[in-house]
Amino acid sequence: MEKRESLLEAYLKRGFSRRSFLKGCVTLTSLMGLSTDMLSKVVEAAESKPLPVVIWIHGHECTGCDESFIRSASPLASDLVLNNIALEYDHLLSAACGAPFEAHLEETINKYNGSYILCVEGAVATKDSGVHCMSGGHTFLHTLQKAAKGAAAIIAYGSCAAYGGIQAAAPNPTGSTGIGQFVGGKPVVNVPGCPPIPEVMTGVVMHVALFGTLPPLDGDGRPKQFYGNRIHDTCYRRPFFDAGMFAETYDDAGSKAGWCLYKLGCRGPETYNSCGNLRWWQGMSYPIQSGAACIGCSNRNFWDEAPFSNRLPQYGKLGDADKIGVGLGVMTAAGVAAHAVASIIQRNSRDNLLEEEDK
Ligand code: FSX
Ligand code: SF4
Ligand code: F3S
Repeated sequence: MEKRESLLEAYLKRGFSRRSFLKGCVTLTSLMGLSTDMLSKVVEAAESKPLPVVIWIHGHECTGCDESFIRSASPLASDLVLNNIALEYDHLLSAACGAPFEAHLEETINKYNGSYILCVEGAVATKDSGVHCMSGGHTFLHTLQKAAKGAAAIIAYGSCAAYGGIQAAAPNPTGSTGIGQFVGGKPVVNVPGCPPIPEVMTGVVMHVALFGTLPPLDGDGRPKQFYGNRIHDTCYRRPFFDAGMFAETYDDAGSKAGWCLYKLGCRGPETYNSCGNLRWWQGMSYPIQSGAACIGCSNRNFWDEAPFSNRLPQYGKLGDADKIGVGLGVMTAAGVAAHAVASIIQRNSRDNLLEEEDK
């Protein structure tokens, strides 16, 4: 096998200085959720490890995951794809197509057998032997199984690849499901979200590439550093939740004033993701910041089990809010009592404010 260049060599070859390389390593260290103590280890690995060969395949999806990915700002998606990894095959980002492109996939699988990272977007359509999702003359099911066999690690990018997502929503006419059971027992890192945050994917890819291990995962195969908190825990509207100040419709005064979206169906209290911390477009915004309730898009079966479009949480009484908090283990009994009193006071002021607005 030919010698492949390291990240440092790739930087130098493209005319960047060692200083830029070190800056890149600092960014990668923070992206991987590692403390600065690990910087020297990251630099060491980036100097010596060959760039990881990546095969990136797409199944049953809307392509929103890639739309999100190509907007990665730090590092730029173009930097990741062109400088940080050796992306050999990607259904969407490659300029090549047709028979030679498919032959290149075959060649890459054979040449780098056992050492490449397989990134997968989209669910697997299983009904009727998988014919509902075809690419390059094969079912996606076939391509996935084949590519998974020689992969060192597999990353399921997006809720569809991880859990089936929207493609698996009832009545699921294509028999779509997540990729986990079709990869021959290989370890899978789940990076759910519909779409996921691009920088999370970059962090996971680079962790596998530089350390040759998977990042620490939770019980659902998700990287802990990115899925350890609920949206609710980092939400800038949280003080309004705690104060019992809720928007009732998307155009009332509370909504305009940035109050909590819980009564509009926000799934932030039950959804684990980093949207509130990382956001999109260089930290510019995320659904809640743009005025939309979180629909829990990174949760398993979010479409069927939490249909945001037709089942808003019952929030008629103040007690319900507290029950939710208790159920999620975020409030102590004393806290609930204090919260209830504070909420009633705040709620009255909110109602007064809304009345004022309506006059
Ligand atoms: Fe699914 Fe992704 Fe949602 Fe779309 O690849 S997670 S439908 S944003 O495109 O798969
Ligand atoms: Fe934010 Fe939603 Fe929690 Fe309200 S319920 S604080 S909008 S995450
Ligand atoms: Fe999805 Fe909720 Fe984040 S809808 S993008 S998990 S804020």
